[in-house]
Amino acid sequence: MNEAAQTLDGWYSLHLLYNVDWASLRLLEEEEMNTLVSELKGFIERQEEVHQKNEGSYAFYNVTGQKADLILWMLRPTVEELNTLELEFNKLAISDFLIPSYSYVSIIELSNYLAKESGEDPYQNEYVRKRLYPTVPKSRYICFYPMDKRRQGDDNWYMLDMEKRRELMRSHGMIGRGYAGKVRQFITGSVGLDEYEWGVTLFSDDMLQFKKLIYEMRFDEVSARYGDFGDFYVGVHLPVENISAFFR
Ligand code: 76R
Repeated sequence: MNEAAQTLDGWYSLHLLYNVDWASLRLLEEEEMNTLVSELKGFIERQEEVHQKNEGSYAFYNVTGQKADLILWMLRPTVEELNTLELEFNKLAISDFLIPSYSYVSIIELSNYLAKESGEDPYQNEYVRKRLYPTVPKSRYICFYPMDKRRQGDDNWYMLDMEKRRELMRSHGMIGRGYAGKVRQFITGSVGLDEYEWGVTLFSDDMLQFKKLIYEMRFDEVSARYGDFGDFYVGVHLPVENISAFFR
C-alpha cells in the first residue's frame, strides 16, 4: 500500500452559510428587529470572548453574490461544542429569516509533507500549536472553498508515492510563501467528514490577492493536475458594530 501522509489535527471546524430572507425580515416591527439584532450581537460577542481566551475562534462575513449572504466560521476543540453552537444559533430569532445555503464540517489540519523530523512531540511545538489552534484574523475579506485531490485515470494523487507528493507539495508551499503577509491560509481536512477532502479558508485585506494566489497555483502541478474545486465564496468582514445596519 502507498504511504499515507500523516496529519496533525487541531480544532474542529464548522462553516455555516446562509441566505437572508429579506422579504420576511422587512415585515418586522421595529421592536422585534431590535430584539433580533441584539440577540445575534450577543451570540457574536460570545464568540469573540472564546476567541480572546484562545478556546476557539470564529469569523463572521457578508458573502458577495447570490450563493449566500452570510458565512459564520467556528472553530472549537470538540465537535460537541460545534453542535451546541449550531443549535444555539438555530434557536436565535434571526434564524427564522435565514435560509441555509451551505455548510462544511472539517478539522484544522497540518500534513507532514514538509515537516522536519525533530523527535519532539509536535503537539507541544509552539509553531505547530499556533497553526492547529489558530487565532482567526479579522481581515477585511474572506475566501472559502472546498476541494479534492483528483483520483481519475492517470491523474490519481493517492497513487503517487510519498516522495513525489512531497516534491509537489514543496512547490505548492513555495508559491504560497510568496503571499506571506498578504494572505492567511487555513487548511481544514474533511476526508470522511464532508463532501470534499479539504476546506480552504483564506483571509486578506485585499480581495485581489485571492485571485492572484489561486490563479498562480492553478499553473502549479498539484493544482493543475490534481486539484478539483467546489464553489468559491468570498465576502467582506461584518463586525459586530455593523450588524444592526446590515439587517435594517
Ligand atoms: O503547512 C505548510 O504551511 C507547509 C506548506 C503547505 C502545505 C503542506 C501549504 C502552503 N499548503 C499545504 C497543504 Mn496549501 N493551499 C491550498 C489552496 O486553489 C488551489 O489551487 C489550492 C487551494 C491554497 C490557495 C493554499 C494556499 N494546501 C495544502 C493542502 C493539503 C494537501 C494534502 O495534505 O494532500 C491543500 C488541499 C492545500 C490547498 N498553501 C500553503 C497555501 C499558502 C498561501 C501556503 C503558504 C502558507 C505559509 O507559508 O504560511
